[in-house]
Amino acid sequence: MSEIEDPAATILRLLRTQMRVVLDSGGLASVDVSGEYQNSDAFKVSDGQVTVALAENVDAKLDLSGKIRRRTSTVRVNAWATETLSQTETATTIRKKIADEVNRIIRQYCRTPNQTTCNYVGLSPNTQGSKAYSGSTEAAPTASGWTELSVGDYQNLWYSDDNRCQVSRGGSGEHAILMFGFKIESRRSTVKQAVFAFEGFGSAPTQNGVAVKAWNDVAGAWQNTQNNSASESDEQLSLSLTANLADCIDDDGFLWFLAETNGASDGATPAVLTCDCASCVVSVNGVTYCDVAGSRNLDRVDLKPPVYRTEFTVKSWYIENIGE
Ligand SMILES: [Ca+2]
Ligand SMILES: [Ca+2]
Repeated sequence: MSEIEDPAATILRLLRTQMRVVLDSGGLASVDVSGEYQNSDAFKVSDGQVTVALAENVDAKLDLSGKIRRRTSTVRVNAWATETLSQTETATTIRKKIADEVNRIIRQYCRTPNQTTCNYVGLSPNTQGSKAYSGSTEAAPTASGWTELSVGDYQNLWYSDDNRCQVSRGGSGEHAILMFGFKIESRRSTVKQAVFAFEGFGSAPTQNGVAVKAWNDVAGAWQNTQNNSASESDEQLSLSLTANLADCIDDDGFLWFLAETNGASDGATPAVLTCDCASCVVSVNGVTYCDVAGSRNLDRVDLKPPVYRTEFTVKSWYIENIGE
């Protein structure tokens, strides 16, 4: 039986991956989202802070036998801001913007707090997180034959916007291949589903279309092949993993997928793979509903500088069927 993720960890990841606080200047504010208690160091390097902590769990049976149960967890989410020299807006404005954003995220993702979309938005070869490479043979992710994509090609993968990344291989028998590594932030034993999505197309003299595969790290093989025949315009191709999913997450927490041309180059005409966007939706075994139950301001204007804080009470739950 797989492990259930701590509700505070699920809510924390949701807030961290979705938080977009826009400053009056049009830029994005830096907001530190952590499980820690408020710390003054975070204020030195960011515009504001969000902390997430579990307050209480309540277990209730939903049927007379007690086999179907609902675990309701109360999570305290705090938005913090203080005046700093580098700020262009007042701390109360920043606090209000962060609090509005917490409300928006919890409402928008109330039915899917346990799902995280891993993609390439904002990433480049120098950043931590998900990675993308090109190659010409189905080598293991750790093999030396992969070349990391350029800054421009990472940007082409950011969005489904018809700006596309292209790989071409002209050697006889070579396929054009892209390899995608998504960094999973949850514990391996809590992950229950991963759905990879590739948007693009592929052509080759022998056969058109695209194939996608997932790396099984335990078996040491590319598996679960899905393919289509898209050769000239974008088509979405997806691959869903549930069974043995933990075997596909390597020791560094990466899930690896590849997309390749169905056919190979004949030495005269190249195999060409074109990709507009690639992403992976990861679901964990954890809370499947969340809602803001209330909030209050807990400002400390007696401190110098004052610390402005809004505390949210977030209710979340998980429904469990404990058997026959
Ligand atoms: Ca497109
Ligand atoms: Ca694109």
